[in-house]
Amino acid sequence: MRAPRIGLLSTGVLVSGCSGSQSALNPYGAPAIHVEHLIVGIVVLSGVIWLLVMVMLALALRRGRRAETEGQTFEGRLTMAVSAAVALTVAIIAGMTIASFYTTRSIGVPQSAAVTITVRAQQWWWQVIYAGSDGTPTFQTANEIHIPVGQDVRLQLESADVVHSFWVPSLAGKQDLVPGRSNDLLLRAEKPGIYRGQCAEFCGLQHSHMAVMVIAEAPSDYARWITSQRADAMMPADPDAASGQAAFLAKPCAACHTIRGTQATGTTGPDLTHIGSRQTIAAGLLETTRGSLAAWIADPQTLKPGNNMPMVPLTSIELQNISAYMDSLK
Ligand code: HEC
Ligand SMILES: [Cu+2]
Repeated sequence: MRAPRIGLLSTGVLVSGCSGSQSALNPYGAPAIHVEHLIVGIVVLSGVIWLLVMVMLALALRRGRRAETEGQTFEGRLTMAVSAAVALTVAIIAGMTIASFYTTRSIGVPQSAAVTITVRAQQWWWQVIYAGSDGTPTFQTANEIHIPVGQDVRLQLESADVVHSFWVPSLAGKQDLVPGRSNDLLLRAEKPGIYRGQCAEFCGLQHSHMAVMVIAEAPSDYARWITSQRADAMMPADPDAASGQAAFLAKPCAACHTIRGTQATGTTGPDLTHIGSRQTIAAGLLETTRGSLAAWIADPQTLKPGNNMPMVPLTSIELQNISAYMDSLK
């Protein structure tokens, strides 16, 4: 098994379908492996049953025609055959029910989960909140969930607006995010890699642009990532980026976005403290580069129509500087 990678933008498309990092038939984590066994088991069993039924049907048709010409009847054997088929059907359905019961149990969230992460769905992005050991939130990110490989991760799923559904098929089952309640999901990756997922419940205009990346890394890399994300935003060293910071704080940007370590404390949009370190922006829409940041900030409504970030009028110098600043927030 090779660890999956996303073929982001270099090929123009994200890997999806029946192979690659976004497929329930290509599992890389214990919960997803249990689900795959259930899928394959039920499909194979149903296939065998279908074949048997077709064979029996063909036999019955042939015999029936012969019986008609020879005046035979099969009353006794028919009753027996039907009773046997009914008994077999009941046994098979009971078997499948028990198998799905055990699968559901095995993908339940264990008490001992090493890491708990809160994921709050919004139209149309994922707010990801990491808490310290005492449960108080320490930092936030968006659309990108880092997890340590080989460990049970408990996701606490919430919604800020409508019903969404969290689905990273290669790693876990599917779970709804419902306003006003919190659902749990066990997430686990056995191999380092980037696993793509997306909202799986129609949630409005930009539902299809609501992707999420799970980045599974060795525990030491994960710990390094946590340390870097906990830190406040770096003060810009570059003069363009410094002007960009000033412009960002003077514009409506700061009313919607938080950048820890500055006066920007808005909560409507994603936390941008380390935006430059994320793989994508706008929930998987674009790879994060200085150019894509500029394109997004210049006209978010053309790139992702209907999303909740308005176009903020900027001069071209302001746009350049703000993009440089965003890109510098590693
Ligand atoms: C009215 C609130 C609002 C204002 C004002 C606003 N934004 Fe946003 N911003 C959002 C929302 C909401 C999103 C998420 C959009 C989505 O992905 O659907 C977002 C996304 C972003 C992202 C991508 C973040 C990510 O992790 O995907 C960047 C970068 C960004 N905004 C920068 C800015 C800048 C720079 C300004 C000022 C010029 C600004 N925003 C003004 C609400 C706002
Ligand atoms: Cu959705």
